[in-house]
Amino acid sequence: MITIYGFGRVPDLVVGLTRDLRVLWAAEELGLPYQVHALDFETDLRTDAYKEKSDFGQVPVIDDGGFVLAESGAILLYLAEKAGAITAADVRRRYEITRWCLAALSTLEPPMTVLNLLMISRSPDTEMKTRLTQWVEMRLEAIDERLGEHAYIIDETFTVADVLVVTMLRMLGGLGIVEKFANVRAYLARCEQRPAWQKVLDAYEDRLHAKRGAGRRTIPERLAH
Ligand SMILES: N[C@@H](CCC(=O)N[C@@H](CS)C(=O)NCC(=O)O)C(=O)O
Repeated sequence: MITIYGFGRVPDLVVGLTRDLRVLWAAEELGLPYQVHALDFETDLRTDAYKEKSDFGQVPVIDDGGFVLAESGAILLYLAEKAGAITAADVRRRYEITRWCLAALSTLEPPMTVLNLLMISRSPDTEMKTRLTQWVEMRLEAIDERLGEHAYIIDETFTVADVLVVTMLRMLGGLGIVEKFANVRAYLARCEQRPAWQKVLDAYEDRLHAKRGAGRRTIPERLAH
């Protein structure tokens, strides 16, 4: 049984946007049994015991029979390989998936995360928001083209790379950025409708004692409260 260290409490603004959801969703899609060790964002990440598991004191972390692994990208690749969805024998596929995980984490995530932070913190820095929006849109244009040809980011099969791309797109929901790209919009809806995602998000909302739907709010809906 894999233990997933995820959140049991986070600030209301980020409910449904935390990175433990990546691991929970991947484990669910891959059919791997897991249990959740729920942590409080405010108090549990800075303890010595938790620092033993995560050098940076961050979520997510997994413990698979004593093998402790941090970093959502590494965890997703590990889980996919463990479940047999990535095989060493199929080297090209293995690196296609790795490539899109790295692209999501290194090319998409930085501008998207900073833009999300500027938005949810109601930053007055409009110049930075405009520049980041342009940067993100350049990337989304390229992804939109791909998604015009394929149902998922690599081909017609959902992979852990989609888990990363989708959880990043969700950070910008309702800002009118993702919404500009018809194929990306349809892809996001298609992935969010997957039963594994719905199951994980429901359980997450329950664990965090959040209202049903709290994790599904757009950024403007979060800010309206
Ligand atoms: N690169 C890490 C980032 C993890 C991360 O930023 N986690 C956030 C929660 S979504 C966290 O633990 N924040 C608390 C902190 O950074 O101190 C990953 O992808 O796993």
